[in-house]
Amino acid sequence: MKKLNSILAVAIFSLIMVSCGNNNESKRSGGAMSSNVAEKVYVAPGEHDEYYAFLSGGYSGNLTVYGLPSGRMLKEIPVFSQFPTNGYGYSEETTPMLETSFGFIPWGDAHHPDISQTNGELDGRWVFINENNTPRIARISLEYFETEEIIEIPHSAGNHSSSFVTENTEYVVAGTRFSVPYPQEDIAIDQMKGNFKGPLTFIAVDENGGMSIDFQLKMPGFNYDLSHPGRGDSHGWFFFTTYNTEEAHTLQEVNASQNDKDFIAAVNWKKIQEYVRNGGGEEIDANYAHNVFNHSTQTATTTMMNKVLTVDPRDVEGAVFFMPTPKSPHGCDVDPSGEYIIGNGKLSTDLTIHSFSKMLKAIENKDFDGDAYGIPVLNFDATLAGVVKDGGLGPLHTEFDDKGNAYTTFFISSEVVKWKLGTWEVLDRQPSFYSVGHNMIPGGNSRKPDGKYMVSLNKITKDRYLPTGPELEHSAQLYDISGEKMELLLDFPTHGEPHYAAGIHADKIKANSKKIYRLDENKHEHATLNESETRVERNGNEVHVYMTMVRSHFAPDNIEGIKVGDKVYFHVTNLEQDFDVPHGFAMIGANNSELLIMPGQTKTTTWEPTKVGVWPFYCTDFCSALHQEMQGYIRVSPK
Ligand code: CUK
Ligand code: CUA
Repeated sequence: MKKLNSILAVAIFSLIMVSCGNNNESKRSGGAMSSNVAEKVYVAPGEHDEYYAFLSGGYSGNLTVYGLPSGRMLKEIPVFSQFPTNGYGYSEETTPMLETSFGFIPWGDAHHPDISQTNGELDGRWVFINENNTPRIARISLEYFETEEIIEIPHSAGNHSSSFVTENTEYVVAGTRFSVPYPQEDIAIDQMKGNFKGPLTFIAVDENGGMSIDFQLKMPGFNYDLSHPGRGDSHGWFFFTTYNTEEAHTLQEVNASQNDKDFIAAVNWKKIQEYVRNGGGEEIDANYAHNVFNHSTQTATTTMMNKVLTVDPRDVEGAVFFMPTPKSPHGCDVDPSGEYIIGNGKLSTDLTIHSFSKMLKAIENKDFDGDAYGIPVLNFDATLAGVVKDGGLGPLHTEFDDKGNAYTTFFISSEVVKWKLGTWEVLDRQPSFYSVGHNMIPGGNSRKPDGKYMVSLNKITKDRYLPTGPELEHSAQLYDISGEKMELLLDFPTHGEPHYAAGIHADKIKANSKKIYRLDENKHEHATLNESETRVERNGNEVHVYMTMVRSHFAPDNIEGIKVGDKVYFHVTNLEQDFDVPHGFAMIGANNSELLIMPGQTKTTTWEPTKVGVWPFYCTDFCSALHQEMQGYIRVSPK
């Protein structure tokens, strides 16, 4: 406890030092910059970046796409939050994407994107990303750069250790940062210890990307923070950090730091898969939404699910073990070979590296140090591969290059430290501005990292950019890591909080990228594929307007016969088939958003007129020299 207090004291002191900011110019730039730094990040007008970087949007609920090395933001992809820019989460077609067992949720907290893999290499098909608050996982298509699927995680709370994928994208996982009654029930909070659980969920991914919950592991009620799959020899295992093994339900900042060591949970998912294939596990009630967007009908559907298969880890011999890991570990990272599992004790100065092969031996030899709720705890020394000493203060996350080096972020001492796998010696350190959380190296989560650039995703911005009032965007920094020393190249602001990011060489995505929705493939239920088929249909007080748009008019553009109290559905089809000619549609006084409709696409919005009159609508996207003429009127008569 004494040691912990002193670490905390140092930590707090350092944080204050960082927080004071500093106006010293040379310090702010991160030391001397070499003369060709500008060249290294310069992407000439009209040229393309070499890498895509997908940054989590944190509390924006979305995913942002950046080009590297320029740091230019290319797109924001709406995932868990409504997005008025294009009508996601407002249009009739997309609102089902935000349905949950709690009802329609217009917001989410996105943390960790991860790119799909084949044979341990990034394949550029999909990005998965977790939602922490109302536990969900989304899958985003890298053909369309659109969210295709969202699955809710039942019996879970704080889905933080997610959404990392196995090396053939067999599974994407979800964890539980807040232990909860399993299943939920009305129980006194101080009865937490021993009664709450921390379910880990394994979601199977099929060859088309379709997600389905395969099983849920009913783990002890610790906080499951981060995870990483094994790769190479350790493929078939998944590793999760835990903290609060004290199971404190109050004042966790003190009470969850009593134990000198928490655990990394090692889960042999292949064993559990076999167990459930042979009829193991118990089906229990579960209530969760599964939302799928179909590109052909251009419409999302929600299916409410009601069962989940739950597995007690004690029932599967040799499937789950705990590896003691010091000082409330946060990040849990596996090196490209799959041999080393790195636990970053966030209240520590050291990193603990476990060896996968030693772990297997320890299991074989039953080299146990007791158990936790019936799960064997391996002897600390039996799995220990090495320690990186005095790396810095407050280690959080580690990424890897292709030369056997690791790069660990230190939140409290605000730096990235490069060290050697196997010798554990520190090779270099560079400050980050300020207080880095995750870092990202393209492919750093795979067997084949691309060791050219590293991005640090910083928690605090302070003085890095022109002042923008009290609320600032977060900051990211790009480092050249191709040489012996890391070199800071660029700062760029991010949108929302970029907890984590995934990067990939642009060639792996570019060729498959879709340019338009083809009109002859449009199977939308309310599509109007020809201007001659446009019409207005009434059904009681529901009115359906089948509308088309093409440069530069709507059809129909004068609509009469609408009454106060009607509910008007505008089903609008963009007849264009030229790349990048969207049109928008917005109705005066509508209480939802505009629609941004891409060529070949159909979208629907509703309007419930409350006032008599003649009301205009118009195209919201500047589409031609006659864009201003692209408008229409609706006459609304008394009820
Ligand atoms: S993180 Cu989610 S609290 Cu270290 Cu992965 Cu930022
Ligand atoms: Cu169509 Cu502006």
